[in-house]
Amino acid sequence: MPEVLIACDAATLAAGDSGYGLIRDAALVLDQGRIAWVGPRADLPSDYAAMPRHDLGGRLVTPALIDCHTHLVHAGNRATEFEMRLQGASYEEVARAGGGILSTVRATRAASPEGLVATALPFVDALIAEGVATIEIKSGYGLDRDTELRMLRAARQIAALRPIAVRTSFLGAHAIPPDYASRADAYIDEVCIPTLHSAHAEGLVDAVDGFCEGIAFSPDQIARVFEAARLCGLPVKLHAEQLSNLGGAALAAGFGALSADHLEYLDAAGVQAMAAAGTVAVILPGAFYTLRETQAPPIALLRAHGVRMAVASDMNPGSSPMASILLAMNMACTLFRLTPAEALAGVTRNAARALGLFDRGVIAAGLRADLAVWTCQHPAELSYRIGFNPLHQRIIGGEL
Ligand code: DI6
Ligand code: FE
Repeated sequence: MPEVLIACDAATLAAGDSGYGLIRDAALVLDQGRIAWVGPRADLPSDYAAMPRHDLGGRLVTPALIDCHTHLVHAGNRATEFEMRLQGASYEEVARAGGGILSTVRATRAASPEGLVATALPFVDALIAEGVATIEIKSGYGLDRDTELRMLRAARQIAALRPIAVRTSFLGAHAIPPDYASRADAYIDEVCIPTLHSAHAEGLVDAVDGFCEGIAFSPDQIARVFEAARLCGLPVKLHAEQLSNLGGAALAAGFGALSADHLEYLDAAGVQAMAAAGTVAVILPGAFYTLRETQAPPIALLRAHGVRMAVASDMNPGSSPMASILLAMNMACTLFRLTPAEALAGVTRNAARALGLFDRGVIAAGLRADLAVWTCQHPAELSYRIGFNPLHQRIIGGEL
């Protein structure tokens, strides 16, 4: 039977709406895991008047949050590298010295399947506690066939162990493994693309990602991975313009990418290409903050060109050891001057698009009844406080 929720306000984040889409004194009708109706309580259709009611006690309802960019399946940690960077070493210097991503690769290759899941669950739980109901998880710390598959299976298993939806991205082109040092092209042909095919055959891949950077892969190499993705019928996304500008965002847009992520060094041509392709800009302030980056992504230009912006944690053991989507929202506002309304759209409506999902991220009739209920007066509070979690409850698939 449909159930009626009475909220103080509902931030619907309705499509095409640049603000919160706030409905004061709202009612929501949930039916069979979907939103059946939303609007002012006074307008509740009479058919629903006799349905069971659940009063949310003057609280705010938003779509459940979506963390659309994480590397939360991995082993080990890089606290020592954190110390090195505080002594003055740069992220690139640490990487070139065999640390960085490759140190996590060593730990991840040595981890058991159960170990990978067990290490990831506390990070997943931290996100769930902040109202997250959908997460993306990347591979990319295996860089060999078996470990990449193990990471993706661990990601799928998380969805079976926790009330959370998981979208996987194959990130075989994340770093050049030591056994292929100076042979990046051979790595792409001999390991990355064959592993993509194996993972896809096992149903483990929802999208294909890459790291286009001087310390990782060139645009030509990424293009080869993207061609393989296209032949598999898989959408692509890209870590682009994080540390320098190699034109990765425009390359990704040319492949109709769901998203281009990081983007600190994005230029006007890249912004235009993304706008034309409808590629979402995923803003990752946790990495900007952790690396003490000083060049911010061109937010005003993205906004001016109508490029949708998502915000994510980039939760990973090196450049963004941050398992908090609320902190990512706060940082996006304070460091990059997103408005709190943009930050909320960035972890709901636009995050869904960055994952190619159109059934969530907005409160509207027909969409999944994945909601977050907050002890807040106004949605700006979600971005405003630091280190405080006002979540009251999550509602997943209409389950209170
Ligand atoms: N950029 C990032 O921020 C993460 N991967 C990437 O390509 C960092 C991954 C790490 O440092 O372990
Ligand atoms: Fe990342």
